[in-house]
Amino acid sequence: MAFQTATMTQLETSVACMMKVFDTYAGKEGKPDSLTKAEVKALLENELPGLLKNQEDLDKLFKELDFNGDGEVDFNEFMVLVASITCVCHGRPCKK
Ligand SMILES: [Ca+2]
Repeated sequence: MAFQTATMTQLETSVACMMKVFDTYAGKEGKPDSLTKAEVKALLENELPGLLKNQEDLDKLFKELDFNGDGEVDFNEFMVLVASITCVCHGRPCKK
């Protein structure tokens, strides 16, 4: 799906931003289509400051995000994080 930047709606812009943020960080090291732990850390520290308080938080979150247990966070796994945060911010937490 491609967006026409000149006529993008708010939601389209948001979706494009999420893809761009993921790609920017995923491309830093290792595979370009998934986030290593270092990339997750950099992404969260820069894009969601305040979410992580310490290394323990990162370890816990990374473990929770890595559903398929391959040691990396792919786009689907990243979207679960974004969706969860969005739900919490909107006051409608996801049921586990
Ligand atoms: Ca994974």
